[in-house]
Amino acid sequence: MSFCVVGAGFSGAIIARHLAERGHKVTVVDERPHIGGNCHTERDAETGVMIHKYGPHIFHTADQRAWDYVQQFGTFLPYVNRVKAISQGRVYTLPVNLLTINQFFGTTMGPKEARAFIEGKADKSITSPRSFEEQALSMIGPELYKAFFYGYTRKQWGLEPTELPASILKRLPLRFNYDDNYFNHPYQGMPEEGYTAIVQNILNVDGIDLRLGCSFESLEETFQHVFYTGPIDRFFQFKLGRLGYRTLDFERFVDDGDHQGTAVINYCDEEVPFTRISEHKHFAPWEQDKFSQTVCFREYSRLAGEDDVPYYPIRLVNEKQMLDSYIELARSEKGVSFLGRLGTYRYLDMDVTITEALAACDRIDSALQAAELNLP
Ligand code: UPG
Repeated sequence: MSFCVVGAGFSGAIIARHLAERGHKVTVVDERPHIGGNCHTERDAETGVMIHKYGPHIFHTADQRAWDYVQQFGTFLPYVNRVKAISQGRVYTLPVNLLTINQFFGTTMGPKEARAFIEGKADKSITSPRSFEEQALSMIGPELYKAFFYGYTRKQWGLEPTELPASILKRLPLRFNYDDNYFNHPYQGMPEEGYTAIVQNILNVDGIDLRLGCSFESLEETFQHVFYTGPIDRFFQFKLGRLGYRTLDFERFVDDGDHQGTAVINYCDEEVPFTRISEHKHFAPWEQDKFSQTVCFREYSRLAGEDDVPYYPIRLVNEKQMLDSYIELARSEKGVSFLGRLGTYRYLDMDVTITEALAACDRIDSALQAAELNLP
């Protein structure tokens, strides 16, 4: 059978490999000149440092299957994401942990004392927080919220935290110990040769015809089934309107040696126009001493225009309604499956993308066995 996979990020590559391994011909198209989607990594021409072209990606997961899967295609070396944050001229550690609390309030509390202290600050009248702000006030109280989240979130989303869903903040842990690992997941690491090499190895199987710099719209042939990982609204020529995204601008600069001493520093004050600076050699600690120079990126967030790279789905009420209508259209579209971050308009971490793509492969097997292409 002939299949088309639109998009050569993790979702597309996993589906394409799965089909090709079962003897099918698969055309993979991506309009960018590279594979890997927004996880794409490449060597910086000036410094030699491996850079994450579309911003930092740290692999972390609790899903054994996703972890086992990616490791078949390259070596992942140990990496723990430890984020620093600057607020009002001082440096702290994130996510909010015992060191953050003690440094911020000038105290030396232990875990139990700190928990009681923060509970005393939290707004108990908010029993089921709906907005980002309600979530923050009920979790950490007003001081930490203002210092670390209010300004940063306004810069990141261009909206008042009262207008944003609580789920955005629920991504982050709050700890009453000195654990400053940004993630709670048991598996965490960085690919030794970068993400693009992993995706390359996934795609490296007979039966895949990879076409880069090629848009789906420009294809003339027809396929028995299309797996579409591009933006869902684009598939339908935006006929119900455009779904909102935030995009990122990166301001690159080079320095000698070590610029900031760590991979990511968040700038939480609203007066600072960027959200964070990432210094990419620190994402690969095993090779960071090889480079005499260092390359950093200041990250600015803004509303995505028509030609911008879409990053964060906004998913406010009007976008959710539009999305529901697009999902209705997608369900009635025969011969096409919509997958991944853009195909489903959800902010997915890499591991969730992989978990979902592997689950889609299981459904593909069942559908192929039933010899009916009513694919998910
Ligand atoms: N937030 C703040 N201040 C901070 C950090 C986060 O207000 O200093 C808010 C902000 O609204 C953000 C939300 O909390 O959107 C969730 O935080 P986080 O999950 O860290 O934000 P993302 O920007 O979505 O995450 C980026 C990467 C993600 C990576 C994470 C840590 O997209 O893949 O794991 O940064 O490096």
